[in-house]
Amino acid sequence: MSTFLSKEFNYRQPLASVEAIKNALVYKMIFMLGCDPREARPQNWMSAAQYVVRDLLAENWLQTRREQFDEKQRFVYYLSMEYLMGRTLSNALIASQVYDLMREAFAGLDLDFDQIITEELDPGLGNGGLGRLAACFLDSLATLKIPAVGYGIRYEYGMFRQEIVDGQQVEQPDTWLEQGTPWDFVRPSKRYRIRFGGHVIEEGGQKKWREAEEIVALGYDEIIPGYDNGYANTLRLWSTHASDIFNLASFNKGDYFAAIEKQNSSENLSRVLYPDDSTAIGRELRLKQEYFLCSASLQDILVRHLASYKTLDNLADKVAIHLNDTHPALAIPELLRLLIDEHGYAFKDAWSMAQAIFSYTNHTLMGEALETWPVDMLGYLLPRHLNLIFKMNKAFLEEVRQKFPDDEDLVRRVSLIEEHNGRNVRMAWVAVVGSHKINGVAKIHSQLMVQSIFADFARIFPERFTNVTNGVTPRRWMALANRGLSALIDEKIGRGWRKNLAELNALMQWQHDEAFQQALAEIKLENKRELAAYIEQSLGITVNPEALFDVQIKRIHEYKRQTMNVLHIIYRYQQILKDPEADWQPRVFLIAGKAASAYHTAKETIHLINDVAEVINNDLRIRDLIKVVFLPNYSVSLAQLIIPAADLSEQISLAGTEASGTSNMKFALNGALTIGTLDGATVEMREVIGDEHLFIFGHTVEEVSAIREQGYFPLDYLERDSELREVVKSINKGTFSPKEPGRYGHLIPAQGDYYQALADFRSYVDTQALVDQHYRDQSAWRASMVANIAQMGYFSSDRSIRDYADDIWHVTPQ
Ligand code: 26V
Repeated sequence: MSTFLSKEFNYRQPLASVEAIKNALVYKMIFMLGCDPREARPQNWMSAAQYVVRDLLAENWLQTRREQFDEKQRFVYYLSMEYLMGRTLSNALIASQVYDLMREAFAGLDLDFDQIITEELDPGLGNGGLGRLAACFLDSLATLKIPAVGYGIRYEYGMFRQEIVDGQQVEQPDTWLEQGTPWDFVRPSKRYRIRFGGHVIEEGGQKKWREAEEIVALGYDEIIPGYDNGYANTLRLWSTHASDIFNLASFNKGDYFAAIEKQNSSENLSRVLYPDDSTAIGRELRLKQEYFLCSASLQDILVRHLASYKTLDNLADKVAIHLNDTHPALAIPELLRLLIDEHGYAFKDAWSMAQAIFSYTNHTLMGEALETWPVDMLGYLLPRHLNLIFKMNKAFLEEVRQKFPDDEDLVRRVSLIEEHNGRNVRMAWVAVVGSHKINGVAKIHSQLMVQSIFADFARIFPERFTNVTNGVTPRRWMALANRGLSALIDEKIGRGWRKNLAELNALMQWQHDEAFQQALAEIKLENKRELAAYIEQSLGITVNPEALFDVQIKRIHEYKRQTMNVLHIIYRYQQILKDPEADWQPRVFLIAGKAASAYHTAKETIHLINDVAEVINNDLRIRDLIKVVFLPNYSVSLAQLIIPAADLSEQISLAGTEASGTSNMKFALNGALTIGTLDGATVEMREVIGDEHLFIFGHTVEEVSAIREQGYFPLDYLERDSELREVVKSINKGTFSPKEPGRYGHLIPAQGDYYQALADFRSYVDTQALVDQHYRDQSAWRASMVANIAQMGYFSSDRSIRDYADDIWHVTPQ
């Protein structure tokens, strides 16, 4: 077999040439995959490339870890139930600067690298924005050389794969591990016991937890490379394993079958991601998953710390633990338990250490998504933790009574235990009380947070609340996703923007330069052609790349108002039919996103979008002036294809409901203009981009609440606006569902139109007309594209991470 390899090949030679990479690929093909290169399929080549680039990262990774420990650096531990990492191969290639060489090497083997790369699967270990943010943050932490470990769960089944059957969402399991993944290193020595149930006893004045059930968490490590800096952090994902490895005695007793049976039930824990980011249902399995993450990670953190310092006394000096939403908030009582029960600290000392160590990010103000757990459930699953939560509550409420005497109503409101609908533990309260800093994810969200859900806590602990506006990594969302635009930018201002996105600002000097505008437009058109080809090939729908691409991609949720988008599409359809000869701007409406499997209204919305697409796309009178495409199975990799091809970015949530949004930033960075409400980070984008380069419409937060206070009557808006009436009527009478005319009878206005789509409709469609007008003046539009791209520097996740490092974690980027 070695005849495939050139004579001088040495498997440890640096991969500094195309020839060296070709050899390395063939070497991996033979010796790692056991495949004959002459018979290899694209999938095999992709695997070979994975192993080649993994070798490039592994030594840096080990080296980084050695330095972090030797120099006794302060660590950031990021706890998140979700990570949406996207494909790894291409990112690893650009991080280690061999992307182009690899591409050439494949060309030399007569293979199309762009095709090969799509063979890699995209692990969906998250629901949406929160999980993708965690992935961008890991990228920035490594790029800024901040010692960090991300902790999460290695779900066997990630987010479901979405299929569309007869216009409706069907969920299919995502069996991502079946293909095998070369990226994770199993760590048999990173194994911790996770206990559940039983009861707490007192022995010699000490509390002891006598559990009823025990399982084992086993760690799998992934390399998180920094960009072009020889640095790499770790993502450690926990998987459940049978506990009997610690309990061989039960095997010896001969109860083999019972032991194996137990293994089956314990392995359920990391089986599947909860595919729902809209409601916090108090399910036992979810609680167990959350505790599993917290306990394994906290035990690991203490083991690592003790290995360096032999004491926990300086834990708060050396460790910052960040909670990505409340999902890992049980880490707070878990730390208390470990410090008190296993290391002999007094409650008072452990409690102040915890408050110095933890910080927490809130990602939503939506009441339904705020987690609470029934006291009874916590009591029988985690009796010692419930006990400690009561102690935290007592200490905290004493402090409140001292600061605010005679305000028992305040005490009732801020108590960690909610006393109606039974007794529940409010996890957001636990997270606030146990953290020294709490942040929202965009200015407007952080302001609303301290005026609404945390208003009482902002009075009690004003110094704890802060804002860190979200950001996105320019490595994935520009360098990888938009190679054409990256090359143009490199040519103009050099390559430094990848690490310092603010450098993009220099592009402003070409805002009105015709040649630059032209180059930009050609790149956009090429990206649109690629997306059009994907749509043609996967859905058989032909779209015109010259049309305006109008895009809304995100989870399907009432507050995000996908239905308002549909109302505008139908409105446009009806207007074209009324005046077919007018000078209409052709548009392609692209929508993608998953609906939580139990979220009925969201699923109906998907059905409606597909029904509307079916009717409009097949109406010959429309002459392709409108195409509507619902792209199934939205994911990180699909986002990388869609975003660079967008002309218009739809950010149309009701003001005050979208905490930040992060695709809004990705779109603008890739030269799409935004149509949006004053919500989330769009507000800050407008401040830097300038009002004339994006399209703001709709009611403000203040107007929304005024309307609510006066009593919102959606029917009034229907009565006042005959065109809106016509749109809603067509849906309700079955124009788009002729076989079942009553299908959408109740969808619009849904249950009183809580998210005020009808109230914002007129302003939305009027603003859409301004979009068409602006697009018609291509040189003005292109100048706006430049204004968007050039001014996105602030929205790099590197900036977000610097803010966290300074204000919250107190670590210094190197
Ligand atoms: C919520 C829940 C509720 C309990 C059950 C499981 C579960 C899983 C995930 C979530 C996440 C909801 C919060 C979320 O994803 N927020 C989004 O965070 C983005 C990053 O900060 C932000 O850009 C989006 O505006 C915000 O909706």
